[in-house]
Amino acid sequence: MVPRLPGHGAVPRICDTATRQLVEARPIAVADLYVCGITPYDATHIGHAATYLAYDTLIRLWLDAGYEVRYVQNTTDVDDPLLERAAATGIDWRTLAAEQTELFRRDMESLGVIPPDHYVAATEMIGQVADAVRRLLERGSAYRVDDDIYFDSAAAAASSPWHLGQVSNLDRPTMLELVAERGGDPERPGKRDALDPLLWRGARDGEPSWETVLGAGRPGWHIECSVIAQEFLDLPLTVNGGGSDLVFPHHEFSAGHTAALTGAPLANLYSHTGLVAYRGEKMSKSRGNLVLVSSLTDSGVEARAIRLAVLSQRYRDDWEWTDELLAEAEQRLASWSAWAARGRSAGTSGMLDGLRAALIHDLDTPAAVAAVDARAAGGSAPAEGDLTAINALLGIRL
Ligand code: 5CA
Ligand code: ZN
Repeated sequence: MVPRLPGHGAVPRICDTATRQLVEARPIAVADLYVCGITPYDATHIGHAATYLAYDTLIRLWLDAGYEVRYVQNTTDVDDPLLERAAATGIDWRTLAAEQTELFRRDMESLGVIPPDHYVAATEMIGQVADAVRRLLERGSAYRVDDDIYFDSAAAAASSPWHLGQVSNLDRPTMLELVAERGGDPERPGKRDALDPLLWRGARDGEPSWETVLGAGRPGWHIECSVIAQEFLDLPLTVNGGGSDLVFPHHEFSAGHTAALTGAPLANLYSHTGLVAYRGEKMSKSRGNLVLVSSLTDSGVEARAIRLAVLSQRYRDDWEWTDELLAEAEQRLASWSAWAARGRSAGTSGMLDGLRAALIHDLDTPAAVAAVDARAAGGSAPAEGDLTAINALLGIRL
């Protein structure tokens, strides 16, 4: 439970990828948040944790500003990389996905991350996705290539409030480079535009598939998030979020699919977190340079120290996980704990205002952490309200 704080904080401002500006993440009535969830293998590395901790901070600020929050996360439990890993290790893909999903949720809980109201697996939404793709075909925003179905970017741009580049602001050569790296198939013969993404993959021997209105097959990637957001939240979302590796093609086309289906934008604000590196490169499953939350906690590292190490970084920066960073966070946690153990005076000091002021400015957790450092280094015992503010806004219980 997130403790309630006296009064209300202001609505946070965060950076919007589409307009490249700092804008108020102001809910219309309820805050509707969709954050792209994991593809369940190699969970949960520090990069995942950093992304979900950034949106955890945003949720805490919305709650503090007096808003109700509706939060949804998908689980990409059927997709090429997951199937490839399952095949390579000889584990059934369903077993791999179930085990890793479970581990991810345990890790999030240990880090004190507020869970989504709904975790929705791609495999739970096959019928809804097939129906959405059928509607895109009917509207002329999709076309078949053999057994597969692609999104027609040009047709969708002509008939909906979306155009290629609306979310990502990228030029075409960069887009072509990124789709090739990130699961697209620009070379596939028969496509109307090399950038058009797959909406539906017809059944292949040895791959999972489902019987649907489209025939047998399985969902593409971007349509999964578009459909889940539409089913579980009110659109436009207050914020659509994820790591910056998802700006293009994933969020560009999730927005495109949604606009083509509903005539409205997916989100009012597109937010992206920086990428965490390890040993000089982006921490990623494909490179295998992973630091897992569960390996750290199994070896006796306190989850609160991991949380503090992440919060001491700016969420939009790319940064590198190091042993020194963790050691520093452990020291910081020890110093905050010693401060808290000095006893409690009643009431508050200026801590709550200081934390609010730092965090509403593009989730400036390093400034918030520095504000606590300054108080912990001073001589006096904390006020009860200081510790409540740290617990509610930074998720660190002292
Ligand atoms: N299932 C898709 C999203 S629909 C996916 O990207 N899964 S993932 O497991 O690869 O990543 C889960 C989340 O963590 C995504 O929001 C992704 O952008 C983010 N992420 C992945 N690697 C890093 C990293 N090194 N640093 C920060 N965030 C990362
Ligand atoms: Zn997604």
